[in-house]
Amino acid sequence: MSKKNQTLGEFIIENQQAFPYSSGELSRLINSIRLAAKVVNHEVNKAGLVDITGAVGDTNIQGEEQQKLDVYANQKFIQTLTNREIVCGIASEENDEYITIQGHNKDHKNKYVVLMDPLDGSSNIDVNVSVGTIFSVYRRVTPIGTPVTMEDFLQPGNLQVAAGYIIYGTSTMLVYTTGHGVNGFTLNPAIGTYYLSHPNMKFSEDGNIYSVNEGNYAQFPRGVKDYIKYCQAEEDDRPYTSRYIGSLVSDIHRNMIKGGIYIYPGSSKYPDGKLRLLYECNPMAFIAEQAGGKASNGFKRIMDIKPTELHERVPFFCGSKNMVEKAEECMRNAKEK
Ligand code: P6P
Repeated sequence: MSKKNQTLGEFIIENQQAFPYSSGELSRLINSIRLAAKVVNHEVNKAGLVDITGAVGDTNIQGEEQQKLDVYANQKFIQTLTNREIVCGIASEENDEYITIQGHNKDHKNKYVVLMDPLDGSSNIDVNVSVGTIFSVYRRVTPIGTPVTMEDFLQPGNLQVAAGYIIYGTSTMLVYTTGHGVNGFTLNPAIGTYYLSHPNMKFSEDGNIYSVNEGNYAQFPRGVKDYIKYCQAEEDDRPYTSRYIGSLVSDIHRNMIKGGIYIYPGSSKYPDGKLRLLYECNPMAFIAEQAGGKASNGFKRIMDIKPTELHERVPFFCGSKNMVEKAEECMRNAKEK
């Protein structure tokens, strides 16, 4: 039972029994993410003051210029997870290949893998718009004691044991699930403690916010165009409100609190959509479903997709259940025409 204003540490201890197979590693994993998030938050909050917002000049596997904060956040999460003897491997949007972690005794005895986008939406940093960290956790599927392999990372989202995000916004929040609902913790930066501020977060079944980059409208599939026109129609319950920040974590966080749908469909620039299945769509889908929402690629449940590549992209429809189902209906009807 969650009590408002409980600290994250108290919450984890109180809910430890929820992970019968974990001898505390999963709790320690969440704790290490909590610590890394505090360190990254400190840098994000002063990004405008120091010269770490400029692009490093390198580009990551997505061909996107790496902002210095991207690199910093990536290093902090990797370092924190590595030092705590919890994970046997890490995959990151910022790294072309996954990272093998042998453990202090070099015996590959750790049983979890983490996939993450260490600083999603980083192109918003120098315009002072909220950004976020997204993470996804699995048990390894290859034998403990052997080096982690790609098979451990290419698991369908329905096998996640935990997922969450940190939003570095007007306040810093850690929102996560371990399959027992979604809880949001707000950081009190004065004392560095997270407090349970949003217990048992839920997506309302209906909503009236749609979030999509309408600048790409001409490139959208017919079904997405039809759904956008549905949202804009002059009816009793519409038009809906269009809200799009260009930061996945911020758009989904708002829509979870207020009700809404986020869509990043395929387009001529991104035929399979822009968002990555493993460390953006799957964790956000786990959160959405645990909050009573839905997440699909327009036709199929996101968490049932069998991944084939570490950085593969998928079209993404995520949010209030009835809104996602209406968008899926538009996609099906358009396909049948
Ligand atoms: P566009 C940020 O780069 C991101 O991955 C998501 O956070 C965001 O929702 C989306 O891309 C924005 O993409 O093409 O609309 O600028």
